Amino acid sequence: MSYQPTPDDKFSFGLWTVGWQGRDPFGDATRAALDPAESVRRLADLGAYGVTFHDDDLIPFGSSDTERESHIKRFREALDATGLIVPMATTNLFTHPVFKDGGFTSNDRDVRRYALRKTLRNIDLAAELGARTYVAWGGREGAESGAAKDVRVALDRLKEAFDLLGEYVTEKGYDLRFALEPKPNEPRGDILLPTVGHALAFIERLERPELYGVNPEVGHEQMAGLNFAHGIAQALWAGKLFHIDLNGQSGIKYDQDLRFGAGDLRSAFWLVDLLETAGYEGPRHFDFKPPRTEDYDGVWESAAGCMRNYLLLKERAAAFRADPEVQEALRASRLDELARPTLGEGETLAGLLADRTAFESFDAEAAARRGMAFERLDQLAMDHLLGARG
Ligand SMILES: [Mn+2]
Repeated sequence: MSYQPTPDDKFSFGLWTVGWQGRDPFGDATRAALDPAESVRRLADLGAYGVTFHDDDLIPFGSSDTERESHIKRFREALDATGLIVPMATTNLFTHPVFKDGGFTSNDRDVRRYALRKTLRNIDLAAELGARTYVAWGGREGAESGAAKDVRVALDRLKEAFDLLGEYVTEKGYDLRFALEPKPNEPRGDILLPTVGHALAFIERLERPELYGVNPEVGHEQMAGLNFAHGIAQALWAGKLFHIDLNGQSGIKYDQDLRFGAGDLRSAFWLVDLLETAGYEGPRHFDFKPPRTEDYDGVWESAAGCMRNYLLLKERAAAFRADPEVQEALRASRLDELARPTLGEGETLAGLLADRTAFESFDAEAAARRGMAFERLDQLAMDHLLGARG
């Protein structure tokens, strides 16, 4: 197998990823600004199929209408020249100090109205550029202290904002769905919709729930100590995995945004196994930050590494699934039995209650003695992941 990505792999990158200049809370930029048109060309050369952006990545905050048009024109020309597409776009409602208490849930009403207008304007551009997904990460929607945010009222305002955005794309006839991106904390002390589960529950309270799904990020769930593949599985189960942010994270600490495959490699293996076997057809989007130790050669190495690691893991996961010993081990662990409904075909609750073998004569002690054989199954996965088998 070749590990050279092609557009069929649907790899995409945010302009803010390779374009991150390395500014962090303790240090200044270590890299010069990168021209978005140059990012488009380099990503296309590396084998990506798509590029994504926040409004401010492409059009610096405060640009005049004329400047805005010329930034968009240069970007379009680079897209046309390379064949790269824009599968997704998003809004920056976190960098400018006006958003220090949030965008859609700022206590200041005029800031909320401004945040909505900023978003609506970029939704027009997203639709114009052919994006099908609009991501919403509410990094500043949160608080550092208790009384500062009435969370139930803030959720009313968040619902109001998303309902208005849904109304807008419906009225405009845009073929665009929203993907909400959860994160537990950073930059706020605590952020609203902290996990995939919170976001899924919120979506069901919206006026047009079908328009909204999630955009989970590897590191964001892992910062909360959660199993990312499990969260993705539940999003898939709910039909809500509209987009995904792939990167790497080593445990519960600040948001590391390592290249995909770095950090928790075993979790990355199970994630790729899940995406590739569950029929996920959306972009494989990398939202990472090349470490600030790197110059631009290192940035492109890091971007290429994200895609290479995905393809390596895809190959390893496919070999795992195809291995007859693994299939035998899956049966020994009774995964086929899990797939059988607990009540038989046509059986009712009355049938279960009448079945003495289900309770009265059920030998719980004997059933408790049965081993699940999960260790053998997991070691086979380790062998495949480490290249010790097929
Ligand atoms: Mn992140």
